[in-house]
Amino acid sequence: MKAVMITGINGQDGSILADKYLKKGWKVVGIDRWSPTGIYTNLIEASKNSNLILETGDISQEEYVRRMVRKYMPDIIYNMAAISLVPESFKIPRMVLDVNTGGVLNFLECIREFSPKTKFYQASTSEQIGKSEVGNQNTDSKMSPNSPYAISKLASYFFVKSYREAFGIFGTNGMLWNHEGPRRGLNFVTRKISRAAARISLGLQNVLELGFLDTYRDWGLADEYCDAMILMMESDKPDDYAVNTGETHSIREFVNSAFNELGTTLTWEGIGVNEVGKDEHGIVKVKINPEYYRPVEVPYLKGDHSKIEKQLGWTPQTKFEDLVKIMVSNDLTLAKEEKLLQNNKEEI
Ligand code: F7E
Repeated sequence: MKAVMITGINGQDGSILADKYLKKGWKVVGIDRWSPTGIYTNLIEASKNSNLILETGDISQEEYVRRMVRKYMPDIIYNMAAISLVPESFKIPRMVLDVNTGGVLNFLECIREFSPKTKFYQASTSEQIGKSEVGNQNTDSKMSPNSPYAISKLASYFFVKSYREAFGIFGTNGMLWNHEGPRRGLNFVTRKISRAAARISLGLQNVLELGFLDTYRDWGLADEYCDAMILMMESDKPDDYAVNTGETHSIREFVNSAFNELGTTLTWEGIGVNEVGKDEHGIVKVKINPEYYRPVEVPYLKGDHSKIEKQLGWTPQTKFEDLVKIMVSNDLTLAKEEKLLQNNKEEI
């Protein structure tokens, strides 16, 4: 039986990959951090499959990684584990470097030393680009990482390239632009917006507080981006690929679309920290909280996926408006369940 190891398996992408490989009939070895609740929210379905093995550990620990690779000698390793919330990375830069870069090095060393047939996928990111005002960004674009997160990811990107060239290992960087969906963590901006819009529409929350609204992101659907990853690893040759939609939208557009989905048209008033988004009755539904401003921003992301399209036949299918619809509809279902629970509690 073929085996795939997925680090960060309970995350959005890790869990989607797990579902896809279990469906293919592979053994899936998942690594994730220790969870005090023991509940892996994104793996509830996958956990019913006996081909899923869960291991708890920290990929920044060299001995732990060696033990895992020796134990399973996987055909493919997808390294999805990372400290991935950009603003957090400014608070714990050393830990970010240990996990996001040290962890990658630990796996590459194992592959070089004793598991040379194992293919390695590194979750690389558009954040590596940093400040940019031009679109059509891809793996050849100028990289100016401006957060500890982006710096750690760019270092890993070059480690993978270097081990590929120096030692001939199968190491591929999937440089992905923002990709979202119902399993996205609650602190990332799209999910924070879709969830708040849904909860506000049911009276479970009054206001959505956000940071800077005028950065631009190239947002796609995570499920499709996981298909792109699998294509990269099924290919005969390792390489580096840019995965994106080629479209860009501001955070403000995402907010407007999410509220529109639920029948509310927002009107914006004021500037800077005093800006608010009001509904048709003049009630404030969105406001700015400077706590969510970042020390530096990545202002504009708009990618070019022509290489992966040409070489592996991958193209994005889901457009921005459909992505918003998918996320709002999922969060509306969850908010309705929450409301029902709340009503039941009140009745008791
Ligand atoms: O922020 C702005 C924020 O945290 C997007 C990660 O998966 O994609 C993600 O990185 C934008 C930024 O994603 C809030 O300032 C405004 O300009 O959803 P995000 P990100 O930083 O682009 C890349 C590809 C990765 O690799 C990363 O791991 O939205 N923004 N107000 C806000 N952002 C957040 N999180 N929360 C706010 O309240």
